[in-house]
Amino acid sequence: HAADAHRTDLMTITRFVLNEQSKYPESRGDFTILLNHIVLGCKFVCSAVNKAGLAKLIGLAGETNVQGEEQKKLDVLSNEVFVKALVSSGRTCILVSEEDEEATFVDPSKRGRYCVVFDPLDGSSNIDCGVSIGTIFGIYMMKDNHEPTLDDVLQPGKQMLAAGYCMYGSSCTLVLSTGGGVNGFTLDPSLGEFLLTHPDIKIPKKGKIYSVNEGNAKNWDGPTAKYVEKCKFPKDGSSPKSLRYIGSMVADVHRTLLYGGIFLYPADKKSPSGKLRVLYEVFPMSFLMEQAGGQAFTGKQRALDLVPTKIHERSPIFLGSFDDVEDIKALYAAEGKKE
Ligand code: P6P
Repeated sequence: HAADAHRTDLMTITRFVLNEQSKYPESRGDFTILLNHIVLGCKFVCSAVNKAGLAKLIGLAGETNVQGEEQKKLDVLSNEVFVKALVSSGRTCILVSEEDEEATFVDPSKRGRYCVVFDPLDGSSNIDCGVSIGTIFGIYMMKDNHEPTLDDVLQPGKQMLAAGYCMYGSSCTLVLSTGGGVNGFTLDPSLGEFLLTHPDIKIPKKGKIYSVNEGNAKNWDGPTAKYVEKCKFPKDGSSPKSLRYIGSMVADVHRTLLYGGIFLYPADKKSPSGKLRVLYEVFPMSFLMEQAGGQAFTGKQRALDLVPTKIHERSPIFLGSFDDVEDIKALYAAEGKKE
C-alpha cells in the first residue's frame, strides 16, 4: 500500500522543498522557485527523451521533421530548455553548462542570487540504444550582490547549497539533496508531478560492486590497478566484487547510491585528469554521496575540497560506499608515502 500512501500523501517535490524552506523563516522562497524551474526542465527532457525513439521511427529525427524544421539533437534541445527555464526563473545570475564553452551571465533585469552548473543530458551518446541517461546539476549561491564573475562558480563543491540528478530510464527519477540528506522522487506521468518515493537515501557502508571501464586498465596508475585487482582477487578470503559498468554516469551513480559499492573514473596515461567534469559531474555526485553517508575522493583529496580553476576542468573520481572509498584512499596514501 506504499504506492497508495504516496498517492494520498501527495508529497510532491515542490511540497517537500517548501517544507524544507519553512525551516528557514527568513527565506523568500527563491530557492523553491529556482528548483521548480529545474523540475520543469526535467519534465520536458523526460518527455523528449521518451519520444526520441519514436521521433526516429517516424522520421522526425535527423534531417527534417514534418514541419520541415531541422530536428535538434536531444542534448542541444535539453540545454536550450534548461537555459531558458533557469533564466526565466529570475533567480539565477551565472549558468555553466556542459554544452556551452562559455558561462552564461544572466541579464541584470532577470538576475537572482543562484549560480547553476549543469550537464543537461549526460551520457547522451547512449540514447540510441535505450540506456538510461540524465541531467546533473549543482547550485551555488552568491555571497552578496556584487557583479558576478567566474570566481563565483569556481568554488569548491563543499560550497554548493544543493545538488541532484534526474535519470531518464524505465521511470524518471529525480534525486536531490539540499544539504540535509538525500531524497528521491519519481515522476508520476498521470499527475505530471514528482512524488517522494525514496525518502532519506543512505548508501550501504560497504558494497559488493565495483564500477569502472576495465577497457582502460592498460593505462591505470598503481593504486587504481591494485584496488581493482583486490576487487577481483581478494586476499582476505572474501568473495570477489561484481563488476557493473553502464557507461552512463547518472545510471552508474544511481545504482551505487541505492545498492552500495564504488564508482571509479580514474586518471590514466591518456587522460591525466580523468574524463569527468568537476563542476557539473564530480561535484554534484560527490555532494550526494557525502549526504547519503558515502564519500568521494579524487586520488589526491576529498572531491568537494577541490578548487576548480576552469569551468570545464576534469578530475579523477572515486565515489560510493564509505568503506570501499576508504580502501582506495589507503592505497593512494601508501603510494604517496613511497614518492
Ligand atoms: P567511458 C558519458 O559519455 C560519460 O560522460 C559519463 O556519463 C560516463 O560515466 C562516462 O562518460 C563513460 O566514459 O570512457 O567509460 O565511455
